[in-house]
Amino acid sequence: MNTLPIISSHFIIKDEVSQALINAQPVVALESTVITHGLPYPENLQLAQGLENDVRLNLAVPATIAMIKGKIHVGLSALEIEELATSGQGLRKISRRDFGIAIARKESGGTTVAGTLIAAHTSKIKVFATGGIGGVHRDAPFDISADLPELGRSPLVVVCAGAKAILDLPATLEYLETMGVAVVGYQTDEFPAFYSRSSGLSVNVSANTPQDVARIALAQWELGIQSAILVVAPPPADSALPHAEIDGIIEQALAEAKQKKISGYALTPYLLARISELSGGKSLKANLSLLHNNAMIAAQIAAALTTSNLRNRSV
Ligand code: PSU
Ligand code: MN
Repeated sequence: MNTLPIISSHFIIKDEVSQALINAQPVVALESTVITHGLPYPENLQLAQGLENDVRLNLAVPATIAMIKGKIHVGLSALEIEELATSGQGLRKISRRDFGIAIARKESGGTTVAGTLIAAHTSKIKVFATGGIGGVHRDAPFDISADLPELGRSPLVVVCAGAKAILDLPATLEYLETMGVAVVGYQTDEFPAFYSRSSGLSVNVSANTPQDVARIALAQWELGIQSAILVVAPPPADSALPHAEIDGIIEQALAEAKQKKISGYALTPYLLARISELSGGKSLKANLSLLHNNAMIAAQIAAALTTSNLRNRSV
């Protein structure tokens, strides 16, 4: 059996994932903060298993990334996923700043978009699916997600449903532009607002097929440009929530967070949980549905990126 060169003693790459990478087969990275902090149990467990299944059904290998007892795992066993899903929010939420700490202390935790990008890039994975990226938060206190600068230095295709309307979306798009991140609307010309299909904000370009996205990514990588291609897919219509329905709820959750002085890394998980409560679970349904949609699109893009599928490409 071939093996990948050992990246570092801090990584454990699941055999199935390293074999797929060696054989240039499609691989999709999946984040784990959505499991540890983003969704309640048992939805988080069903979701994590379901996303892996979506990726497999679309003929790619899933690599859920997480920190377990001080090791960066790329690809998890069923038992490891279950442990993360049942350990609750006591675990660390791992972004760029947290790797050294978690490794030295032998901690476990969910990797954010930023954390997952670092591990996926180091492992040479090219495609990553998530729900929504972090962004520039509204108002004071000053808060910009570490996801944004990380997208600026990670040459991966990242599939998401935009960024949540809990954030300042115009400012988030400006920050992505500063970081050199191309925003590609997947079968849309609008930047989706996570729960809602539209935001009134435009994307840089719209792509209609996985091949179209793959051509853009390959051209960018051939130039050695190190920033991500952010593919934004609207949430599926049957569970998406119109702006008018979710805006008031978001305002209320934001006001409560301010009143309770919740800020920093705790803010995003607090807002997600509160919005789910206030919407009577409708936001949770939309969240789950868009996560599945993104995983499937990501697998199709990963397949389109493999050389055999692009042998006849015209970049
Ligand atoms: N957006 C979601 N669900 C999530 C997150 C974002 O719709 O669970 C998580 C992601 O892991 C993202 C992180 O990377 O929150 C951003 O946290 P912060 O805003 O603290 O950077
Ligand atoms: Mn933050």
